[in-house]
Amino acid sequence: MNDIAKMGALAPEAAAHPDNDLSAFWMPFTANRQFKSQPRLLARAEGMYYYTPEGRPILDGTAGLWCVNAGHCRKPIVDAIAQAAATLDFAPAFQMGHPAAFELSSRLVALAGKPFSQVFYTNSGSEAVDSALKMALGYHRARGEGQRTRFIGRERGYHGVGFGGMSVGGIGGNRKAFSGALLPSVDHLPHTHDLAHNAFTRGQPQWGAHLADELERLITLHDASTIAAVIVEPVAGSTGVLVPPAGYLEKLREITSRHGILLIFDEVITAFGRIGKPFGFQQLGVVPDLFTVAKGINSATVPMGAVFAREGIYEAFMNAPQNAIEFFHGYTYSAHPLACASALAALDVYEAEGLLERAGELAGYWENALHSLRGEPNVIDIRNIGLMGAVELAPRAGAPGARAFEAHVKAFFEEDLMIRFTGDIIAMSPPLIVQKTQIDQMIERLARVLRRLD
Ligand code: PXG
Repeated sequence: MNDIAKMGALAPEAAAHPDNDLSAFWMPFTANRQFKSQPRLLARAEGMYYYTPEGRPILDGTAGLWCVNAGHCRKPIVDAIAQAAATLDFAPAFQMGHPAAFELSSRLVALAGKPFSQVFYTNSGSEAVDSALKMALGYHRARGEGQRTRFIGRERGYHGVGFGGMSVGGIGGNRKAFSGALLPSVDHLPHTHDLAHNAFTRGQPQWGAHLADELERLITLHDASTIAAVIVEPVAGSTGVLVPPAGYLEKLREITSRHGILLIFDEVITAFGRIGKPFGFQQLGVVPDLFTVAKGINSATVPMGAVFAREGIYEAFMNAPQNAIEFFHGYTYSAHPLACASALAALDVYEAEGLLERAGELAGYWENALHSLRGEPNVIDIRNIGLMGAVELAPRAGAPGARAFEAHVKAFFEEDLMIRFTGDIIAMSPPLIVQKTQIDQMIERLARVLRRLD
C-alpha cells in the first residue's frame, strides 16, 4: 500500500488518488511530514474558488499565494498562453528578441509612469530581488562609485530565497541554517511592527515614522559612500501585513536621495492592484529608484518576475563599449514567450475590468469586515491596507505559531476557506475580483474557526 492510501482514514480526499505517492515531492516551505499525514490537495480552480479532487469548493481568501489577482483560470489568459505555446514556444532573450517582450515592456513602463523607463525580466520574485541588487551594484560601479557595495534591508523583510534576497531579508528562521553563507556587507533597519502603539490600526498607523531615522544611524556607522541601496517592501506581506507608518517611506526616500543611495521597493506582493493602484508606490506616494514585481504580473499563470528601473539607471550602463554586453546578468527564461503572452493578456483583463483600482474601491468594505473580528477569541491585532489584511492571534503558551496553523487547517477542512498563516498571524489577500458577499463569507467562516480554536 502506498503512502497516500495508508492515509486514507485521515484524509479521504487524498485517498481518492490511490496512484499518488506523496513521498517523492520535497515540498517548499512546508511542514512535509504534517502535510503528508493530512494532505490538502487542490485539483482545479475557477474564479474565486479552488476545488479539491472530490470537487469541494474552497473559497480563495489569499489569491493563491498573494498572486492570482485576476481570479483563477481566466479564459483570455488561458487562451493567450495556449496560443503562445503553439506559436513560439521559446525564443532566446540573449542577443535575440521576440515582439511580445518589447510590447509588454512598453505597456508595463506606461503603467508605472515616469520616471520608470526600463523593465528587466526574471522568473520569480527571488530572482527579481537578486537582479535589482546586482543592478544597484552595477549602476554605482558604472558611475565610478564601485565602493558602494553595502545593502540595507529591514527586520521582518521577505525578499525571497536567493542568497541576495535572503541576506537583505529579515526573517531569522529563513537565515539561520545558511548564516555562514550570507552576503557579507548587509545591515538591517528595525521593523515597524509595534502592538503597544498600533494595535487595531485601520490603514497606515500614525506612530512609527521616526523608525526610518535609524537609517541615518546606519549611514553614520558605515558611511554613505559604502552603501549601494536600501531595500524594503512598501507593505511587508509575508511577515504578516505590516503597513508602513504614515511618513515612514517618505523619510526613507528623503534620506537615501540625500546620500546617493538607491531605494528599492520590493513590490512582489503590492504590485498589480493589491493596495489600490497598479503599483504600491503609486498608492503610497513615494517613488523608488528600482522596484521588483512577480506574482500578479500575469496573475501567477506562468512563472515571471521583473525589475523596473527609473530613468538614468539603464543609461549609466550604456557607457560600455559598442557591441559589449552592458549588464552581465539574465536567465534562460527571461521574457519567456508564454510568460509575456500571459502578462499581456492579464493586463488586458485588469484594464477591461478595472481590477488595478478595485482594491481601492473595496478597501473600506474590506477594512470594516476584517475589523468586525475584533473581540473574537485570542485576537490581539487586526490591520489592513487595500485588499490585504491580517489578524494576529495571541500565541498559545509554549507553542508559538500553533494557533494560527490550526486555524489554517480548520479553515480548509471545516470551512472550505483558504487563508495563510505566519507565526500566529492569519493573512488574507483575496483575488481582486472578489465580491462583497464573498468578503462577508470569508469573515464569517474565519470567525467560526476562531471560535472553535483553543
Ligand atoms: N519578495 C517579496 C516581497 C515576496 O513576497 C518574494 C520576494 C519571492 O518571490 P518568489 O517568486 O521567488 O517566491 C516574495 C514571495 C506567504 C508567501 O505566504 C509569500 C511569498 C511567497 C510564498 C508565500 O507569505 N512571497
